[in-house]
Amino acid sequence: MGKGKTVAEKILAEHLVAGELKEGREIALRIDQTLTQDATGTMAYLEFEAIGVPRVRTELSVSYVDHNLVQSDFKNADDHRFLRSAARKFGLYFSPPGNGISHQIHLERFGMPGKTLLGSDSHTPTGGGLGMLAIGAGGLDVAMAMAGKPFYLLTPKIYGIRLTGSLQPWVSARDVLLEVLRRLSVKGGVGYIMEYFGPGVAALSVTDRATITNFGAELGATTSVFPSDDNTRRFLASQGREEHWRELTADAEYAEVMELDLSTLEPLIACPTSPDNVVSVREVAGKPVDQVLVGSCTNSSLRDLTVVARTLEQYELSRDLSFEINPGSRQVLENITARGDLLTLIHAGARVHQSGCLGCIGMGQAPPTDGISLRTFPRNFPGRSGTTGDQVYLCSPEVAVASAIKGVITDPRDLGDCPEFTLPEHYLPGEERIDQPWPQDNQVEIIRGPNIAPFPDFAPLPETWRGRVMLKVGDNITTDHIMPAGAKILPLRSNIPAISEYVFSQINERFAGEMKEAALAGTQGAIVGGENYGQGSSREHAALAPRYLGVQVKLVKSFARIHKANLINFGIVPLTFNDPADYELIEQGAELVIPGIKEALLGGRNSVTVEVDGRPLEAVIDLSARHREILAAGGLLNWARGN
Ligand code: MIC
Ligand code: SF4
Repeated sequence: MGKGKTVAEKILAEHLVAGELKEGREIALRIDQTLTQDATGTMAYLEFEAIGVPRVRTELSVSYVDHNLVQSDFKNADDHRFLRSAARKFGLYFSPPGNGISHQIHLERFGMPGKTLLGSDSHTPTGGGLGMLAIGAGGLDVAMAMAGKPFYLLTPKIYGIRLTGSLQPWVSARDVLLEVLRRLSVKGGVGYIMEYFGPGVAALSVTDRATITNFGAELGATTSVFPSDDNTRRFLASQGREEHWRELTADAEYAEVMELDLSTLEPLIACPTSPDNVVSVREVAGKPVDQVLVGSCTNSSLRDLTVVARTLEQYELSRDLSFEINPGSRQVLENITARGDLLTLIHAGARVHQSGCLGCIGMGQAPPTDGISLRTFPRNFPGRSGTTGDQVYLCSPEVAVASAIKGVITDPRDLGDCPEFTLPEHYLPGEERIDQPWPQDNQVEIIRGPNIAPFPDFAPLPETWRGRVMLKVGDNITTDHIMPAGAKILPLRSNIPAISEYVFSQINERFAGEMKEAALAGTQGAIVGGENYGQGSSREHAALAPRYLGVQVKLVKSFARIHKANLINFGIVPLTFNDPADYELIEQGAELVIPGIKEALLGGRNSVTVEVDGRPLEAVIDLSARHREILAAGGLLNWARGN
């Protein structure tokens, strides 16, 4: 690499508080902004409270409510009230239910080029579309950042994606990342920041870029980032915030580069059940569709809903499917209303919902048995939609609307001319319902309902660990497998004892019961897994709830970044096989002993012997000195209390 710096390197260097920017070394970064959403936020504010700092110490912190808006009983409504009161007490902006998806609103109202943003949601990299370094993390890491502590991570490698050419009609930003996923897979970005550059960047608007950086979470990347240029300035000006603009471009070479000519892209689609299962739309065209959903933090901006509405001005929707719109934000909804496009959508027969995550996290909108559902969402992991054996395809708004018109999966180029439109120079801001931070007032009480359980306590790591392999799983296990979401389970996010009943329930319904029986017999649990273990969501419940049940060791071929960090935060020791072939030698039910595990961690050793039914195998310890201390203490909160 030359003397200059890439965009990511510039932001990293400006925010470095400890460590050295050398690939793989641990660094500490100053965090300027944080965001939380309700499903991870209740726990994050309980943790913030446990840290004991009276007010947030960031430049700006926002608490959004977007995931669970159903309020089917008191639990969800209590969570919303808790979040509002916590925001008032701790000095945060608060975005109540109905305002829209955290990432979309943050892009519109708060994001700033060159700033760092830490969010308790894996799609926080949406902010990379504005030239921010926006990273997803577990709630506890975000709570620490709100308390003014730095965020620790291993210095990522930078992967340059050189864009040339420009997108053809009916091809859009979604197809760019589908192509990158096709080439690199869901684990191709682990350990990297994906940085976009080259002449093709200028042809992409900020919301196009945000679609790409958002969906880039599915590569397993730490984050993705675009430069901040004239388009960025124009976008901020359209939001009435031009003063937040600064120019930020790369002046260095990239060590690794992918060439991507936008002009050669065609409409693509991810088939069930992984975002990297990508083919061209032509290859699956003609399959009958039961449901088409346009929405989610990936594809529900004003541009996306406008292209759908303008297409529907000319065609009729098929009567054999449900066509639904989940607007990204109140701002998007206000602007499509003012521009007349909402009427077109309603008149065409679309079911227009309130702004939020909705069916993307299985809160309603489940598809029918064996029915094909086309979604402009980022994830199609099995069962996430709420229907077992679901057939969820991921695609652009263009492919979605064309298919909704024809009733079968359709390449939109078959419709003929693509509608042309411009976006407003000044958006209606749609921010009247975002509450400003309250001034400090010690009288403000945090309001807790009966479903908000206190944060559990965990014991420190023993000198020698003994336990049993309670589950053995394969590659690419997602946090949706470990700790499912959806209408039944999401309302329990503030109650660890209750939610822990559902750990791994998709794989083994009896898992929680078996863990409890083992605990009564004094046995701890270990999980054995394959590559990219824990990909997907940032939900720390996928570490916290298993730990609550007594899981304290995970031995896998490789980990996804956020999940590994969450495991450490809650005192679960993440080990990897020294020889991946050893994976085959461990059976579910095997007895494990790890003699001297605590000493191995604290002594800085890079491996440890694991005895599997008495036979030794080597496991790798790939952890920083700080991680080792946290694990020995039994988790980050224990460690922070002792420091
Ligand atoms: C997701 O898309 O999986 C979620 C739901 O937004 C999660 C957060 C959560 O589980 O609360 C994420 O992406 O981090
Ligand atoms: Fe919400 Fe879906 Fe985005 Fe997650 S991926 S933040 S559930 S819209």
